[in-house]
Amino acid sequence: MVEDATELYREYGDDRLPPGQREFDEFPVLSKSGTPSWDPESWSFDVWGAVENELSFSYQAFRDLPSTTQRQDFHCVTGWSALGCEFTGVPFPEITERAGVRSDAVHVLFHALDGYTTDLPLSDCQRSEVLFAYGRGGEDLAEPHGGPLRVVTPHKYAYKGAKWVEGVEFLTEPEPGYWEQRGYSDTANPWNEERYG
Ligand SMILES: Nc1nc2c(c(=O)[nH]1)N[C@H]1C(S)=C(S)[C@@H](COP(=O)(O)O)O[C@H]1N2
Ligand SMILES: [Mo]
Repeated sequence: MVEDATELYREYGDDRLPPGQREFDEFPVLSKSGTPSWDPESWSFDVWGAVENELSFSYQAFRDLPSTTQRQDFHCVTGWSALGCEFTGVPFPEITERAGVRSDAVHVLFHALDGYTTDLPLSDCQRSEVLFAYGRGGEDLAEPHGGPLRVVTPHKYAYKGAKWVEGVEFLTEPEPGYWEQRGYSDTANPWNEERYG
């Protein structure tokens, strides 16, 4: 079953397309550098920092976690939006439930295979539409789009969703990631046009 998460915009604004965005029919690839390689044998997804239980999942163990398929919109800060993308993956709260996030955890830093990082307040991550996605349109997520595993954040500009994610670090204070260090917004709400910090 495909859940519909495209109504999420109603929490933030009147229009599904955020201000200053253009709808694209195709789904472009946007990466700071190339597509990193990965090895299914040694790949792991790790959870550490301000948690009760540090976790490490093999590729298969991650694929065995409870998952969902959702239709979601995707908004790049450079002005394009891809509407109604169908992603399959593990909701963020599934991970925090298993890790037992400590009460002093306030932010989350996502780490990726290409050295990319991005930071969000924990409260912005604890919702069922924030997915660790391994599928799109019923197929394994293509590597240029972040396969084997990426984050999607339909309520934020898409730079908050790390492609090739390999770990999540729970922080007791904010730590700016790759684009946040380069002047982009910490909060990145598309309906408020929070593009720059
Ligand atoms: N690891 C990693 N994640 C990343 C990026 C990146 O360069 N590296 N680019 C971000 C930006 S700016 C956008 S718009 C989306 C693009 O995702 P796409 O290439 O699947 O369209 O990924 C985000 N996540
Ligand atoms: Mo972007």
